Amino acid sequence: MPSGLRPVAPGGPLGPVGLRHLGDGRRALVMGVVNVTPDSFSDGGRWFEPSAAVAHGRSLLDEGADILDVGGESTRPGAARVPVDEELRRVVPVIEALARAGAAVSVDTTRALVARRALDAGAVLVNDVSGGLADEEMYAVVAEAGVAYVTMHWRGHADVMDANDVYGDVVADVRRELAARVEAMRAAGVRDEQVVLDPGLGFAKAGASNWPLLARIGELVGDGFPVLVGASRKRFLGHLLAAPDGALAPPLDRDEATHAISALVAAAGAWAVRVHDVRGTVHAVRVATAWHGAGGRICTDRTAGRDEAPVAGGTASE
Ligand code: PMM
Repeated sequence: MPSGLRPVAPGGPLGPVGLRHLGDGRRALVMGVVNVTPDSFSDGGRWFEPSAAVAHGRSLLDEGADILDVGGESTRPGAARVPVDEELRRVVPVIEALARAGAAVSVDTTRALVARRALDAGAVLVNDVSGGLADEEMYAVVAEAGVAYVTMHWRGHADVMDANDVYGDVVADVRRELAARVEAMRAAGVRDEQVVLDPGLGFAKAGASNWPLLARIGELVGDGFPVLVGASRKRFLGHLLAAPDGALAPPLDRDEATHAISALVAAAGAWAVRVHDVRGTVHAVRVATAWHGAGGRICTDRTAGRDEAPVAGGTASE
């Protein structure tokens, strides 16, 4: 990985500490999203009541989710921050109930205090979209707890992130910035085997920047840490599937495209995919496992021998 960082005791394909018992060790894990928010772009408020969120989590487990990711703050582009008390009020009871039901629960938060309380309530993984940049106490909490920690590539909160979609080589830049996070985590006492890396699709990546990160996900996987990919229902898929008049495909119409991405990144060695539609994703990653098991590799240049490369969904402009 950039700047000579290689994991000393990596989670590798088996995954990070504390979660290696999940799955069969051969397929990518499926992390089901439980947003306890009134305003997420993808499922806008459907599971805002705690009882509805818990019931939704249980149904995702029935559909085959390996991990449930519970979040109380929307990261939709432009969203305002939620006060910490409100975030706690939303997530803690839901985490408690789902952990009690036997689920491996992850908390989606950028706040150290929320992470701490979520771990006390039974969460086994901290999913921090800011990679520790939003709260300087986060690494201390994670180091002390010794749990798995998703470090996502991030360049600022939802109100500013679209303005930060400026890259040279987006894959090299993201890998370098994640390597800096790894270095900072090590300095704070977080062990390599706790770390999961995430390229942060949609975060400071409004449109075209997402595709190289997917196409070259193998480079991030090759850095030696387990990789989580969160493409589900994101805006760049709305662009890809836009109507002829340019209207974005609505979030609920982006699941099949999400399944395709899940299959591709699973075949490329991702440790887990974070999705809203668990049922179809479980099928997609099973396809990837079978295909990979039969010797399939993602390396074909489908444009070889053609005069012109096909245009991928007309997304280059955003
Ligand atoms: N995306 C969202 C929220 N949390 N966590 C990780 N690790 N990776 C992501 O890509 C990610 C995330 C935004 O999607 P949502 O509003 O549908 O939950």
